Amino acid sequence: MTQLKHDWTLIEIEAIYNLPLPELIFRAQTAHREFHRADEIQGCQLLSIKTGGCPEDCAYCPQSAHYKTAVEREPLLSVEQTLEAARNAKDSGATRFCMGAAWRDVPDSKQFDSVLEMVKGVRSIGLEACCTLGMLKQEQAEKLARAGLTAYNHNLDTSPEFYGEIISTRTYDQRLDTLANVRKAGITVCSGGIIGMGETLSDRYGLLQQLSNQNPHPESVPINQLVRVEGTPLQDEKSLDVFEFVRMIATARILMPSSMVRLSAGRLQLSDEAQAMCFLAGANSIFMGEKLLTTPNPETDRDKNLLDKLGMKLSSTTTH
Ligand code: SAM
Ligand code: DTB
Ligand code: SF4
Repeated sequence: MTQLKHDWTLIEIEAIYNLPLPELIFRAQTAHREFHRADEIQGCQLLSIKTGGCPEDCAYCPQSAHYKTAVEREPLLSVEQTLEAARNAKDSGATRFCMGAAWRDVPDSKQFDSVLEMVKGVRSIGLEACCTLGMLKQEQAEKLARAGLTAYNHNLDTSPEFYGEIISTRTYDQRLDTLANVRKAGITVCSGGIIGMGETLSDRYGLLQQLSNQNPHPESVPINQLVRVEGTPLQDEKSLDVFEFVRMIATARILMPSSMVRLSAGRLQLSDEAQAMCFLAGANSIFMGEKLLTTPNPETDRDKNLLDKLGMKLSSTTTH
């Protein structure tokens, strides 16, 4: 049994990322098969429960109030609206439901009480429940844990060095503090990042090092390809070569073999062949449904057809 390792160096990560592709995929597959089924993908469904008008200035984000994008602001959805979406997600084969709010941090108000009700409701439908609500204090994390929250998503996004080019309104250390609060409350950690934002290869190794040197590793690692949204500072960023995405996923899989590695934003830009290569590289989850939070995503029929062609299937069991 492979020992999980929490002291990966940048040199080791660089060496893995740059392996000849067949070797990289072989190592990723070997790591994957020790901990996961090779023919199953977890389907997750996202829902934006509070949209737009966010005070943070994340340069990639269509929901930041700092940029003029086509996203229309919407207040917090009702518990019933949210649970209806969760039931539909379950019917289409998802086993995890992720609720996202464009908040800088979680408000201590009736709104938070509604979120706690949403979490309870999603769990009682029989789905894993994940929230991504911005920065989180310890007592809020504990309330979410008591409501039954499975996972909290808070991405490190990029390396500590490049982070300041992307976000100025909160620090890398604040992100790490939120993750520590989540961990301490006994909620599983979902944390990953985005590539294609103009970062260097070293920044990608730096992100992977930050994630893989946490102990325990984040149970869930979303790897996003930048969705270039008009009106954001990154709208004209150049497109990412698909092999870069594949290498990032494979390296994450090798560094954190027991974690779920999620092929997250950016699938609409990928061909079927490219997505298949991401699965070979060890991605074992996708977001389903025609919308991520605010941007489009492949339709469920297309995804089901792709999995059929590959002889793969959506997993039907929840792990938490
Ligand atoms: N406001 C909360 C926060 O930032 O933690 C939660 C929602 S936020 C939209 C969740 C994550 O979505 C971000 O951390 C970022 O990694 C990802 N994301 C946002 N916009 C994106 C884009 N245009 N392309 C790829 N990923 C994106
Ligand atoms: C993550 O890493 N990716 C998801 C989820 N966690 C919350 C969000 C992607 C958002 C893409 C841009 C949008 O649709 O607004
Ligand atoms: Fe706000 Fe989250 Fe978007 Fe940053 S990523 S602007 S915190 S919604």
